[in-house]
Amino acid sequence: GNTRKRLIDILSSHKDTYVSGQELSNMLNISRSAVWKHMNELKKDGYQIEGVTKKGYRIINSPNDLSASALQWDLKTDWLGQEIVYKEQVKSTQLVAHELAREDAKHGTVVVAREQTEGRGRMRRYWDSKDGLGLWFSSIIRPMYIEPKRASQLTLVAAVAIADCLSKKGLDIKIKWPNDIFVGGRKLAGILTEMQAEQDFVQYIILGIGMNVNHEIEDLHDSIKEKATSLFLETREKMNLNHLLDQLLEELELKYEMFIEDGFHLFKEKWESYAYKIGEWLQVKTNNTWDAKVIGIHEDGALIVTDRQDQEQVLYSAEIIW
Ligand code: BTX
Repeated sequence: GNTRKRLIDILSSHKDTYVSGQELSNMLNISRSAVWKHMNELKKDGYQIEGVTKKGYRIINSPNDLSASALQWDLKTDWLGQEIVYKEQVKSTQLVAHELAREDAKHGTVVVAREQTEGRGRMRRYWDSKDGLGLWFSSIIRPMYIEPKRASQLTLVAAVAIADCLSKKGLDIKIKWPNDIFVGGRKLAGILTEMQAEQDFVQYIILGIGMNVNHEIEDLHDSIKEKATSLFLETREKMNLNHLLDQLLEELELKYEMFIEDGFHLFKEKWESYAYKIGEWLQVKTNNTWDAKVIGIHEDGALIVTDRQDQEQVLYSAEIIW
């Protein structure tokens, strides 16, 4: 609950010093034995805590395993993920997030699960979400005022945030239209945006992101072994899921605020700079099959291409042979 959250805040801001049980008891307004109980709970979560007589407590290491308390440890956001709902196993974090949003969950609430048994992609496609290997999370976004039309831009904004975050790790990230995150020609992450809206008013948006992190090849579902990848497969390094999610949430919050304040134009260019196969000729299937060169993205998320006659075409849902 709230006390635990404050305890973690206090300890994480005193990383290099000891905080005594008495000080903690005063700051949190709980008994010393209650402090001690909380400390034991943190140990169960995987925190390494050093307790020194007459000095107090100090946390040496935050856990590798995904947990709400470990996610909070280093999270430097103002609102995104400040409420974390952590689950071991769910059908889909989207479903949980929708439920919470209907029950008035706060803007920025994030639902994270170790495992999804019915993870989903767009158009009810399947999303492989193995236990403890990736990040499967849904953020509840309540825009103060944005039209449903602009809400769909949020998916593109999120793709740019993810791309920026991972590029900082030296990965060569591409965004494959509309919103697949690609590395080395394989899918690393996907985004699913769902919204609850009236005619001209968005009640809430559920921004779902799935990212393969510590998967070895054999951990990927057979149906995607040939076309998917994970951060481990790309970098040969196992990552701490808590740290990675913190970094993603920080980037997403920053980009969301830029989008709300300055609009979409900055993101259009950024998106295009990451666009998979931009400037290349591909084939598109509509009634017939024709050649198209990827030029960029339209404000509303459509893909802009030119055909062999040099005519610009705007694609909304055409089948592209990548
Ligand atoms: P999408 O429809 O673009 O992608 C789904 C397709 O991607 C599948 O048909 C399959 O071919 C392939 N695929 C399935 N699982 C994986 C995987 N783990 N890695 C790479 N490729 C895969 C993309 O949909 C949106 C995915 C959003 C997932 C998040 S996880 C948290 C939240 N909860 C939930 O149920 N969905 C979202």
